[in-house]
This record gives sequence, C-alpha cells and structure tokens, in this order.
Amino acid sequence: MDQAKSAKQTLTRRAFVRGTGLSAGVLVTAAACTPGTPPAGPGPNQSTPTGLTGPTPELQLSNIQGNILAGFNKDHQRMLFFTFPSGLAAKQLLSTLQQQVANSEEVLAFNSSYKAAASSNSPLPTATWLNLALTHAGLTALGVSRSDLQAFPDSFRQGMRARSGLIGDSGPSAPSNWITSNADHAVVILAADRLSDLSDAARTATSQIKNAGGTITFDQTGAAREDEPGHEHFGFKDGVSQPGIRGVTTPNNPDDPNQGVPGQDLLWPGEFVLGYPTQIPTGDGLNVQPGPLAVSGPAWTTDGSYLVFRRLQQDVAGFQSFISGTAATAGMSEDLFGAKLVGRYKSGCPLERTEDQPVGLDTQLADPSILDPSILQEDKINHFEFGDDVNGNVCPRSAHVRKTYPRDDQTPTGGEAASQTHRILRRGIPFGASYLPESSNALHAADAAFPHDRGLLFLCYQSSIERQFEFVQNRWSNDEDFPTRGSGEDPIISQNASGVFQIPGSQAQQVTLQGFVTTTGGDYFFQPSIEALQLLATPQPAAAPTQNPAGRPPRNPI
Ligand code: N7H
Repeated sequence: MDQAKSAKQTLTRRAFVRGTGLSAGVLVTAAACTPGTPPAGPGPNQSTPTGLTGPTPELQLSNIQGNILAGFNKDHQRMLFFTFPSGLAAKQLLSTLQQQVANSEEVLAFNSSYKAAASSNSPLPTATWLNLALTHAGLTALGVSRSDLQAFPDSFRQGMRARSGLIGDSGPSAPSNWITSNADHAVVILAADRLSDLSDAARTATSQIKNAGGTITFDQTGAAREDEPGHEHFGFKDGVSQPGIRGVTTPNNPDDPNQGVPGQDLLWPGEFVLGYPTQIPTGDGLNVQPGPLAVSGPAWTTDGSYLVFRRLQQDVAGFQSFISGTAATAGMSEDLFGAKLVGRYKSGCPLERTEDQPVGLDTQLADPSILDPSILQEDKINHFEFGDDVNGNVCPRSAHVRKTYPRDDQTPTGGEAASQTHRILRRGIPFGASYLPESSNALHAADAAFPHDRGLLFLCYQSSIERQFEFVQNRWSNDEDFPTRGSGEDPIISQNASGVFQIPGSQAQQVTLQGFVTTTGGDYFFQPSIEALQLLATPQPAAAPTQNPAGRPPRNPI
C-alpha cells in the first residue's frame, strides 16, 4: 500500500509525554486517494475475489484525538467526568485542557515504538495521554449556537439515559440505579504506563478543573488485571478483534490487499471519524470503493468521533457458578461451554477453525491453542469466518462475538457488506479488583461502597451512535430472533436476564440465561478534533465556530 513512514525520533508534543528511546515512526498515508498495491492473487478467506483494492484515504492524524484511531492501550486509565463553570470560565478551562490533548499521530507513533521495543527486549518507553470528550450539555455550556446544537443527531442530543428504553437498560440496569452523574458536561480520559504518572496527571487535571470553577461529578479508575493482563473479569482475552482502518492500518495479508492482519477487513475511516468516506456500499458490493462521506452535526465536527461510555458491572461469581452448574448438564467441559457463550475460548482462540489450523485439532474437544499456540498469533487469531457454520453447530449464532459482528453470515439485517457498517472501535478497560474465590474478602472489599464492584469500562468510537453502538446492542445483541427466529440473546451483554440461548450441534441445548452484566452508568459524548477544541475554547465569536476546521468541502449526508 502507498503508506509512508514518517520517522519521529522523539515525542516532543505535550508536557505529559515522557518517551524514552523512541525511534520508530508512525504509518501515515502519503497522498489522498492514491491507488493501492495490486493484489498478490487469490487466497483463502479473500473478501475481494476480483483482486480489487480501494484507494488509500489521507487522514489528518494530528487533528484527530489519539484514543480514537490509535487506542491508548495503557494499563492504567482514569476518567474524570465534570461540569464546566459558567460563562467565559468554561472556555478558559477548555483552553487549558485542550493544550494537553494527545493526537492520533503521536499515539500511533508511540504504540509502534512500544511494540518494536517489546519485540527486541529493549527498555519500554512510557507515556501519559489525555483526551477530552463533551456531552451535548457540555457544548451548550460552551456557548455553541442553537442551530449547531440542533444539528446533532438525536442519540447524542438525548444522551444514554434517555435512550435506555431503546438499548434495554431496565431493571437493575435502569438509569435510576446508575452511579454516574446525570449532568456531565465532559470527560477527561487519562492513560499512563505507570500508575504514579497517572496519579500525577489526574491530580493536575483535577486541580485545573476545580481551580477554573468546574466540578468533578464522577471519578472512575480503570486498570489492566495484574493477575491476567489483557483478560476481562470473566477471564476471556479482550481486545482481540478490531476493525482495520484504511489509511491507518498497514495492509498485511499477502493474499488480500483489503485486510490488515489476515481476517481483519480494512474499513473506510468515515465509520469512525467524521469527514471521511464511510463503508456504506456504493454498488461494487464489496465496499472496496469509498462510500459517502460521514457527516453528522455542524461542519466543525470533521475529524471528530462519537464516544459511547458504559460502566458495565460483572457478576463474576454468578457467571462462574452458572458455567459450572450448566456445563455438566449440557455435557460439556466448562471451558467449551464458556466458549459457546462467547464464541472464543478464554485464551482468545476462536471456536471456528482458523485458516491453516492443523486439521487434527477439534475445536469442540478443547481449546486447540493448547496444542498449537500459534493459533493465538495476530496473523491467525482473527482469520476465520462463520459462513461454513450456518446453523451454529460450532459457534452458536448468538455467541457474543457472532452477535456483535456476524462476519460473512447472511442475516436479516444484511450480508457481510451491510454488517461492516455496524462496527465499532472498542477501547475498554477493566475496573475493580479481580475476583479470587480462594482469597480473603479483603480483596473484594477494595471499594467499601461496592465490595463486589468490578467490570468493564466499555468505550467505543464510531461516526454514528444509532447505526453502530445502538444498532449492535439493540438490533443484534438484545434481539432473541437475530439472526434467526429463536436463536437467542447475547449471553454476555443482552439486558434481558431470563432470555434463552440456543446451542445447536451434537450436544444441542437450550439454556436459560441469567444476567451477569449490569449497566451502572454511562453516557454519549462527542470527541472533537484538536482544531475544533481550539475553536470551542475561543471566546469570540460568542456563538459556536461555524467553519469547517480542516477547510474541506461540504459533506454529503450519510
Ligand atoms: Fe464484547 N467478554 O468477555 O465476554 N467481547 N464484551 N462487547 N465485543 C468480545 O475480540 C465482553 C460489549 C463486542 O469482531 C470478546 O476482543 C464483556 C458491548 C464486539 O469478532 C470478549 C462485556 C459491546 C466484539 C468480550 C462486553 C460489545 C466483542 C472477544 C461486558 C457492544 C468483537 C475478544 C462486560 C455493544 C467481535 C475480542 C468481533 C468481543 C466480552 C461488552 C461488542 C471476550 C465481558 C457492550 C463488537
């Protein structure tokens, strides 16, 4: 692909950055819509049998906040929710904070340096990052004009609480039980490799907010699990499958120029960042050519993205006892039963066979990666489809990963091209201490107010909350008739605690589910570009900025 490496010896931007020994560069595109590399020829799992490859879009990486396209990917994170002071002080506070915001160019550069250092056993660089996102009420507090405020889509204008009926947050998950504030204006997302750096950054941001007259409404810490890094609290490896992004992800499948690592389809960046082409099919049926540009809200939303945050509490003891109680009845090992619910084993190994997996390995007997750990390598772990398993005999059609991304399945909401328009960039991190049944209660009582309070800080980015997060939650996960009548609800995130789940195959079962994930907070945010933050922080004109920061032509509506 026409991607050029721009070498960066040091990360100098922002006082927060403490890079050491950084030498590798960030991959950025060389030119707008340059033709891509010709295909190497047909291969397995190839999504473009004609060998077509799309043009490469040029992204304004230095104008796009870093967590969106790069992902902070840090072991220590903190989210400071706050309200602005009134009047001009709101803009002054935004001005102070926006100067510390890390962009996608520097976070991508850091991440590739970190990866290079890790693979060569060199000292690991460290960094501390800050990003900032605003609610609709926050934009109002910043004096954005009425017409611009009204231009935003309903989901963002209304916020997550008001949308609870649509996404199924009822019963214990109802907003009346949430512990997050119902009047946030903004959230500062902090991330660091070292806990001490995170604490310093949080102390600085907190005093900046308070000194300016703002109020911290909720302070949430997240951290990778020390006992099982990379795994969420139920024990499964998380962050395994992410969409590739044209112009950001390096094509790395010799058999398919439209994939990053094998199995990772490259999507148009407008799925995640406003102002760029979307994945919406244009007629080639393969989404290889750019779809219409992503437009949402006023022109200055270009290079911004919508952030969905959900504080999802996990009942680990309940989940484990459900698995051990039901697996035996279902005639399966606990490992296999858990994999049937999720679609992957705890190791991350998919239930479906991956390309080039040794023929003798039966995914129904046990986790095949025990015998062949190479299945867990990044060029294999996502190299599978569901199309050969139409009835879900191997991976149930309502398993969490199949519900939330049906890959090549034909479904009532469309085939693969349509499903690619409902993808999200997940940036979650666990919160709370690990559940360790054998340890004393002291560990579980780490938070006196919520002694069993652990779970996932679910964050995801998209260009349309309705078409992406809400669609996945409401139309796919919560619907027991998706993809086929009675196939069941998503056993992990469906909000109906007593739903059913079908396990077809030789050990066919219908399982009655219980609720193990409870929503305890959340909201919808808009994460503006760096330039838009600067414009929003500028006292004059008093009304909102109306120009398009990148100076690009007007967009077609999606
Ligand atoms: Fe899910 N889990 O531990 O079971 N998720 N998730 N998720 N999830 C995934 O690929 C989990 C949640 C998606 O491309 C894996 O990272 C838990 C919400 C999507 O193949 C595991 C919670 C939503 C994918 C989990 C939770 C999604 C995905 C497999 C809440 C959206 C990628 C590893 C506590 C509405 C699908 C991986 C693909 C994967 C778990 C929440 C969506 C293990 C515990 C709220 C799109």
